Amino acid sequence: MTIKHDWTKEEILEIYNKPFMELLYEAATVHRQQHDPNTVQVSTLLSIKTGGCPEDCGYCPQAARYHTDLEGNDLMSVNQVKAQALRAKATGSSRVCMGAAWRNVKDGSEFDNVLEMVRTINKLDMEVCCTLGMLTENQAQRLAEAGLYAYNHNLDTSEDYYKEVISTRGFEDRLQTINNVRKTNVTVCSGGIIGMGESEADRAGMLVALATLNPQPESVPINALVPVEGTPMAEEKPVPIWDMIRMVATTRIVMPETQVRLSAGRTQMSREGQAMCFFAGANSIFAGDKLLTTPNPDVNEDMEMFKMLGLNPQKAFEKKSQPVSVAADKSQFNSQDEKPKWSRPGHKIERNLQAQEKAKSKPGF
Ligand code: SAM
Ligand code: DTB
Ligand code: SF4
Repeated sequence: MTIKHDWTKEEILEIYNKPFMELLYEAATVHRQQHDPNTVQVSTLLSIKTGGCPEDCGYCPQAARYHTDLEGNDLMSVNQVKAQALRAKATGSSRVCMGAAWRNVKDGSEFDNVLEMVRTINKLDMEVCCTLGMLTENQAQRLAEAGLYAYNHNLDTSEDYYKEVISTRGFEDRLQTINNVRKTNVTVCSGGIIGMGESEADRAGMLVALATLNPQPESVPINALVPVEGTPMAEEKPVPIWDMIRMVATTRIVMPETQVRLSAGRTQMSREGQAMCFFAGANSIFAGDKLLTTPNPDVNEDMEMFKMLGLNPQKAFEKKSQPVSVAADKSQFNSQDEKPKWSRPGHKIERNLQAQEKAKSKPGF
């Protein structure tokens, strides 16, 4: 399909603010054309180096300057990582994302160990992702050679709001790291957080920055802020579930082929709320009772939710080995063309849509 890369903030805001049912319907339609709506990837986060970070990201419990209850840890060993990855695989995860509380990657023995962790997880036939802070092009290349599948580096928010959240590195630095990753065959994972006091225009601004990248990121995590005591954002109000659904739906519409990840903040969401996020196009969750440092639903509860919704965990590398058009819900299509059945001439829904269009063109509609 042709991907639109010239999105404007106004266009995205208009989508975000559509009547709720229309937004959901549109997002679900795009989702079905590009993805299997009954498959959701289960990923596991591993905090391989926790706390003591020199940065000042206002949301983050791992920043050394904030006084949180967090217990820090030095870099884990390769064996510890392997054991945890095997456990994650056994509970249905097809992707492991290793996070380090670093400002940037430094060449040396710790980076060599991370490269060995990447090789080890790769051999387990799982997608391996890292989020280690800023990267040079050479470091991105070394990660690629070790078999890294994805690199996560979030824009977090709009360029305008960014300075209210972080002062120790700029929005441009983030784009530079994403660009360095893009020069390799590692896929790009970049998204952000809602609920940090930003406006809807900032949410749209963040999506503009992501959707106008060419190519668009293969993966976009949408996090709801997990407010942590001791951080400057401890008192932020919980994100209404409606905002999360709208954000997921808008992300799906503007980045149709991307894996949209319903990320942090799920402990505050009902199953019904999460189901609407899946309907609106989210096709990944992080499983396990801890994200990097904050709580997350228990994996058994998530599997119960999957069972109730008839969702299947996605296999590793499924997106890579299958063209997106093949992953579409076959029951929506006939064998001759790729259009959903309902959009073919004469179908009841198509007739209704045409009638609506006609009515709209009449004065006074
Ligand atoms: N240090 C690296 C970096 O900043 O890129 C990697 C780890 S960092 C914790 C990864 C991402 O987690 C951040 O970019 C942010 O989007 C998300 N995050 C951190 N704390 C969060 C919180 N309290 N609530 C929601 N998301 C959070
Ligand atoms: C992302 O966007 N969210 C994940 C993953 N990428 C690395 C991290 C969420 C962290 C939430 C706060 C914590 O647990 O420390
Ligand atoms: Fe450090 Fe990353 Fe947390 Fe920012 S988000 S303080 S860079 S660990």
